[in-house]
Amino acid sequence: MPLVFVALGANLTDPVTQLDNACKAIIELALCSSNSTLQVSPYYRSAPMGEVVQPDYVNAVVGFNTTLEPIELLDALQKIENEQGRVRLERWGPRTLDLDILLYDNQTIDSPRLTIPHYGMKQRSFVLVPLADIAPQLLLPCGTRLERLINAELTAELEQIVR
Ligand code: ROI
Repeated sequence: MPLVFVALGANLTDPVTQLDNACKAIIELALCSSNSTLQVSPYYRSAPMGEVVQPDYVNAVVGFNTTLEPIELLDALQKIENEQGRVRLERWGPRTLDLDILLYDNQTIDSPRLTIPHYGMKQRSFVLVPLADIAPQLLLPCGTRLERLINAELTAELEQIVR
């Protein structure tokens, strides 16, 4: 069964609860495709990337097996975003919940709705660090070992949330 990794981010309306609820919803999604388990990284607080002035984010990454095709998975994740009250006021602006497919097995997908691997993942500490927490040995579709992208500078950009 395909193994997927999804990035979670939120910076409005109690972000930690948004991530908790998203994990619960994803467990249902993951469970409906047999009894696979959800791996959840630690949650991290991170300064907003981009020019828009907005609250800090809470970010995490989850990994799970799914029988859903990539587009079906995208639809299911967008449904969760919408059910958790997502409103996107501006591009690169704040959001109640963002769920991005990072990786879908070793596939590379470039379609109008979906780009996998996620286009910005290799530049984002708030994606790379939690991904490495749950999948330290990961080999990216481009052939790069994830661990080679992680360094002390990246890790220092994040503050792990003690829960
Ligand atoms: N910045 C951080 N720190 N975390 C995010 O999840 C995030 N998401 C975004 C933009 C606006 C790029 N900045 C972010 O979409």
